[in-house]
Amino acid sequence: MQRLTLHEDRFSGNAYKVRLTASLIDVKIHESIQYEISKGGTRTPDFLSKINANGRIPVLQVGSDKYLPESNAACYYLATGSRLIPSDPWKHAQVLQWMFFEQSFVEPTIGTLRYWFKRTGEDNFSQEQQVVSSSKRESAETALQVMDAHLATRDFFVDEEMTLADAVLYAYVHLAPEAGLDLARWANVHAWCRRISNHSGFVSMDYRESEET
Ligand SMILES: N[C@@H](CCC(=O)N[C@@H](CS)C(=O)NCC(=O)O)C(=O)O
Repeated sequence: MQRLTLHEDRFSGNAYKVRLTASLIDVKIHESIQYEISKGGTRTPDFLSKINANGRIPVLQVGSDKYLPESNAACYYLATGSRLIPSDPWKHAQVLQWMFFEQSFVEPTIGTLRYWFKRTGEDNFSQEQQVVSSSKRESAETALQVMDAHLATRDFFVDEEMTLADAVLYAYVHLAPEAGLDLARWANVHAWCRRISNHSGFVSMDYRESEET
């Protein structure tokens, strides 16, 4: 594999997804370039023209001139050919199903709520954030309920073993407490989180409160 550079912010669950995927399959990310998203670090003319016109991290840089935005695309690129993506077409499609679910119902709810809770603080929410946060909270709870019901009869989302679906879902689901959601309410999801964190190759999300701005 060519040299891999991850353009990221350690606070980002989307960036963690990429690092978790790489770690699970023992792929080395050679370099990490950090941006402070809360300070507009991904909105500079240089970043927009060269790294991602959409102004967001993570971006996986492959070699010197190939840039891949969208966390799940980066995870998919890294995991292609590995045990994280089943060869059976039906299971493969189910992995994609949960990856799309993650982008539609998990990241925009738990991810955004967490960002607001941690970076803005509930006491400082604008009127709009107060309104939108309650609907995001409801949607997050529905998503957690869907996942909890699915996990009632299985250890992992698709296969008997961990797949890429589990890795991408774990990133924001395990951060639900930082979005004001107590995972103890969803016992199967809670147990699944523990299972993932004990899996070989697991790496934890390495950011400390003191690193936050
Ligand atoms: N769907 C994208 C979402 C990327 C995204 O929203 N990234 C956030 C950090 S988690 C970001 O870069 N925000 C900076 C900004 O909007 O200026 C993905 O999965 O990578």
